[in-house]
Amino acid sequence: MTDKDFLFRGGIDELDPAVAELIRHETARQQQHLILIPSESSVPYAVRHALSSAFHNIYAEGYPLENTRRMSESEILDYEQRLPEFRRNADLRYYKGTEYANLIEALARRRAAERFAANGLRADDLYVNVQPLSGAPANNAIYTALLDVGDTVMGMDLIMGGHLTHGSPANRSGQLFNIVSYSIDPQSEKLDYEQMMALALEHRPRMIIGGYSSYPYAADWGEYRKIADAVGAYLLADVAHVAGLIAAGCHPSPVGIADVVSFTTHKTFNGPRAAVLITHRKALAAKIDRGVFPGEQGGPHVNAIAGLAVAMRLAGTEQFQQLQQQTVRNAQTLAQTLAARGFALPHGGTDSHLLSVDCQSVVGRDGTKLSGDMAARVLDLAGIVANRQTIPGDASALRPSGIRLGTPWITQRGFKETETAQLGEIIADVLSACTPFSLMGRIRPLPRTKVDFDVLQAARQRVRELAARAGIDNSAPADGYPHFAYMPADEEPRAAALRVRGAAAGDFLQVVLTSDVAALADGESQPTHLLEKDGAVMASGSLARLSASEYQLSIAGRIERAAAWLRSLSDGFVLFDEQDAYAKVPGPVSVQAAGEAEPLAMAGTAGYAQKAYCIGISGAGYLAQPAAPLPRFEGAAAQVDMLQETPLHSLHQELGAKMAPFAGYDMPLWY
Ligand code: DSN
Repeated sequence: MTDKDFLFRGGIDELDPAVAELIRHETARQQQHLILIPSESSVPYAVRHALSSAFHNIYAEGYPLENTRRMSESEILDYEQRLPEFRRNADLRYYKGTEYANLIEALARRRAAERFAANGLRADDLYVNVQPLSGAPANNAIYTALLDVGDTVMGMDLIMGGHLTHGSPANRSGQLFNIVSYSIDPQSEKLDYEQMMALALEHRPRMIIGGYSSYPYAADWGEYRKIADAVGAYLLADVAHVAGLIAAGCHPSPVGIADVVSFTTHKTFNGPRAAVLITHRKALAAKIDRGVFPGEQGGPHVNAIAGLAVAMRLAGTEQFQQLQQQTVRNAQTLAQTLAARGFALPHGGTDSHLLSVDCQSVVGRDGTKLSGDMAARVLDLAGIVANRQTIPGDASALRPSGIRLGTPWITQRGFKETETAQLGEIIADVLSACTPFSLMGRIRPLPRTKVDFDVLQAARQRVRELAARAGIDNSAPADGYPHFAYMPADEEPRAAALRVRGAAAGDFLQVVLTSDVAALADGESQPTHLLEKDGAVMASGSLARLSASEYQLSIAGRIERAAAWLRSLSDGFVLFDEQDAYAKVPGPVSVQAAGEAEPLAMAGTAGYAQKAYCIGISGAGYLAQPAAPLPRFEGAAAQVDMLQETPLHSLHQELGAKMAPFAGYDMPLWY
């Protein structure tokens, strides 16, 4: 049959090398970077195996039989009993072919009930739904099940640490319901249950949502319950972030206290991208099931349910418990390290897997404070992955002043306090080496930053070393990561060629090199130098123009440093002029190694053009070069075609500038 069927046999390398390559790159990124996104984790291979299993192929709208909720795992897996039962009684599905889907879903529900039974309740007392596709659909399904449009709902303010689906105006929850947001105590920056009670008594919400995505402390579920009871509200506990901590007994459980508990399974829980709903209230169970299907979604992702069953089993192990305990210790270590380096920690610290860091203590010469966005972008360049985060005091979710750091992933990879403290020092070094500044935007100043090149490169190297020592999962090992090159700490001078490509390559090199790049025609070359920002020579050689968008630098010197410098200049974040953080190099360009090169003998002023600006021009190194004697001054008007053009020249013309010759350039006089 293999020559007649249409099953697309063959591996992904053969059938789709492009996607196979992307997967290899992403795998390598995850191995070589240190990921501190608190809502991410490295999902065990066994879970991923289940995710890509045959369960992926089927529809199973509906639910397993209700009686399986009270069955033990071995009863659920008793095929001799369950399959005849299925054939005789069928199930609550709209599709056939679901006999094993029933068992995997019943197994996942049962394991979830066993893992999360708490506060005096047993697995048999819980009603679990494992079908929500992720956290937002899970929460929306609860709203569908228990609320009417227009009801009042009280959730934590997004800016203070709440979640989009807890009533943000940008989310359906904020549009369908009358949202009352609770905040934190402005002094302690901790949850203020008295304020919450007062707010609840004033607004009498039908539902109160506890739980959050960037507040770093455990909730007091007893306090939440008291407030909900005082106004007869449902209590929803959204513990997506801390589900792993709860399952391991490191955080208090809301199960049996909140009316409904919702959580995703891919954060601290290390499971599939999916979600779980649990209630102990029989009267709510059927409503919640209907809220999920058909209220919110169609067919469940049975493969995700299979992955969830595996994750629920792993969560019952001693290894999982140790992981969660170490995750909290690592977060506390990170918090202590950063606090010791002078960074303010919103809310004061952490007792969970995450913390926020206020970036505003890093201040530029113009008074601009480091923004969360800039901090996250610079850290990413160093190989440390975090997300920008609003912190108390921020006015808008669009302009966060902090970053959020979480330790699930690094702890999975084996980080203990020692490695975590080293990582904290690297983060502090990188953020402290930033020079923030503001550009004028149309509405408000736009915060930007530059960072010291050597600090950034050293950080990349240190991250690489830490990541290389850390564990990786047992999926296909990543070979190479060509898009994230490192500069070795020591390198011997040598000669090599670098290819610089991109629409802005000529303008980029004109700013970056000492020679007059604009004078080159296709096929021509010229001597040139690449300078450090203080004017010292990094590498020297020749530049050939291959086309308007492709140049080859054949240089001798510190080649890896030169490549890293050029790439960093293209990225736009390194400080290349000590006096002027605003200075900008055109770009982006790509910089690739292009093989060997013959070193060019350089003498005297060779390679140094008389130009308005290049990196290092004001440094001692550049000025030490004897300038070629200037031609005798003749007072003739410049010919327009002799003039050089800056990278903004065409824009000035487009905008209708009156142009005039100045210092050898055609420059705008006025608009
Ligand atoms: N986006 C998740 C987080 O990062 O916290 C919450 O859904």
